[in-house]
Amino acid sequence: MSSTTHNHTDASCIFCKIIAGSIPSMKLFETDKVYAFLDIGPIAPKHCLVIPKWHGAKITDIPDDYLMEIAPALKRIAIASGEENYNLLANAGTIAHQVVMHLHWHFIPKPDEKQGLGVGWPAT
Ligand code: D5M
Repeated sequence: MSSTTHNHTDASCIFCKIIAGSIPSMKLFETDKVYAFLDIGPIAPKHCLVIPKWHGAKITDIPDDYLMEIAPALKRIAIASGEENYNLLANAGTIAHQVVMHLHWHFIPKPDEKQGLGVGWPAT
C-alpha cells in the first residue's frame, strides 16, 4: 500500500521529489517505507533503484524500520525481473561514486553475453 508517511524530507533532493510525485519516475511499486523505480540512466536493461522514504545519504542515517523494507523490495524486484545474474549495490560517499545523496540500492542485471543476451549493449 502506498502512503504519505514520507515525513523526513529534503526539499532540494531529487529522490524526495520523486517520492512526493512532484517529478515523474517510472515507478515499479512502493510501500509505506520504500519506493522502487527504473534508473533514468540504465547501465543494463531493468536497472532500477530502491530508496527509503526517509531522506538520508547513507545507511547510518536511516531508521531501522525503513531499512527493513529494503531487502524484501530488492527480493521482489529480483523475482519479478526473472534475472539470474545481477548486482545489488549502494554507493556511499562521493569517493565511492555516490551522486544522489539519498540512499539508494541499485538492482543491475548482468546479461550473459555468452548466450547472446548482451549483444549490442553497452553500445560501443
Ligand atoms: O547513482 C545515482 C543513480 O540515480 C544514477 O544511476 C542515475 C539515477 N538517477 C538520477 N536521477 C534520476 C531520476 N530522476 N530518475 C531515475 N533515476 C535517477 P549513484 O549511486 O548516486 O552514483
